[in-house]
Amino acid sequence: MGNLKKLNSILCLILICGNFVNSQSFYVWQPPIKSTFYYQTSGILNYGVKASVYFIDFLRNQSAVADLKSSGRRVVCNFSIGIYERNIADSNNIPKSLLGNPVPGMYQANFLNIAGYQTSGLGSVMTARIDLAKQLGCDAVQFDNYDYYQMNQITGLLLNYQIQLSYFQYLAYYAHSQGLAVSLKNNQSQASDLFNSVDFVFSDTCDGTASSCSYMDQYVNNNKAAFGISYRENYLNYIADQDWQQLCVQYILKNYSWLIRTKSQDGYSLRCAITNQSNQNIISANSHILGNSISLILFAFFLIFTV
Ligand SMILES: *[C@@H]1O[C@H](CO)[C@@H](O)[C@H](O)[C@H]1NC(C)=O
Ligand SMILES: *[C@@H]1O[C@H](CO)[C@@H](O)[C@H](O)[C@H]1NC(C)=O
Ligand SMILES: *[C@@H]1O[C@H](CO)[C@@H](O)[C@H](O)[C@H]1NC(C)=O
Ligand SMILES: *[C@@H]1O[C@H](CO)[C@@H](O)[C@H](O)[C@H]1NC(C)=O
Ligand SMILES: CC(=O)N[C@H]1CO[C@H](CO)[C@@H](O)[C@@H]1O
Repeated sequence: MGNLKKLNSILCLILICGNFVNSQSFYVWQPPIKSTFYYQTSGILNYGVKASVYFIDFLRNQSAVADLKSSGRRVVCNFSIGIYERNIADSNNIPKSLLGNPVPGMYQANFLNIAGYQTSGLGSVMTARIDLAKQLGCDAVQFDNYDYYQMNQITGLLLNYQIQLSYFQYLAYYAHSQGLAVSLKNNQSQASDLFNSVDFVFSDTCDGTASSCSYMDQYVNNNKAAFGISYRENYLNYIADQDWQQLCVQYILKNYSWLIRTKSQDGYSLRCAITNQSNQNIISANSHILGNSISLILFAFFLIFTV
């Protein structure tokens, strides 16, 4: 496998390819560290953001995958593996006997009993979602809404660390076998055990300072990209605040790809980017979106209006 990896790296240098032989020996796409990305959780998807990687809710907008691919983007197809959502087309395939308590704050959603996924039918619903992701042209899958093993009183289920780990590993292996990369969303407590099962990481919960996301360093140091979002309640006040600049600098120095965004207005984002000739593409790519950038000595931060 070492030789295959070497050959692949050489081919990559020649062809500027994006695919690698990953930790599980499958040939999948791997986003380069510091890739630009975009992520939207509600409303009509904004196609206009100059970002090389899009994370999308692919089951709710399947046509978006081909559209994004046709404009040269890589697409990470995100979906839930640990909750039942009534408004998803295939949710009738999930046996009702697997439903736990309603998910607080979510409409018509219940926690799912992931224990016994191989015999309960749940595993095959999720592998079918992975098959669909492959068929639509997704480059990677991102499993969401599953990290509940420490919340049995809320879920009404009897889950534990090992059940959750094994479920994730099973689906990650399946996705890899289908040529799809796998993203680890949040779930810091299993990030180390899942290192060989995933190709990059994403977080919207390790907020505050870059050091609170330090579990990502193991990934970045091994050329597995780290993506993240920090939320700030009051965006406009926040711009005036020097804190966001310091935060961006920290993420940049760690080679994380980072956005700062308001919680209340999904889509208003600020991308942490370096003003440097090697990053000109990021600068010109973003400037058309708002054309309002603040240059610092070393860094510039760009506002992207995305609503
Ligand atoms: C779904 O994707 C289409 C293009 O494929 C896009 O025009 C539309 O805005 C998207 N819908 C939503 C709700 O994001
Ligand atoms: C991922 O999927 C979950 C469940 O559908 C959703 O709540 C979340 O907003 C999605 N994230 C993205 C980036 O689409
Ligand atoms: C960030 O990436 C550059 C190469 O692009 C590397 O030289 C540097 O050591 C990395 N920094 C960290 C903290 O990993
Ligand atoms: C710009 O990038 C180059 C190579 O990545 C680096 O050597 C240089 O120090 C950077 N300059 C500034 C001003 O950040
Ligand atoms: C241990 C840990 O950090 N768990 C986080 C995993 O991700 C969920 C969201 O999906 C967070 O709520 C947890 O805090």
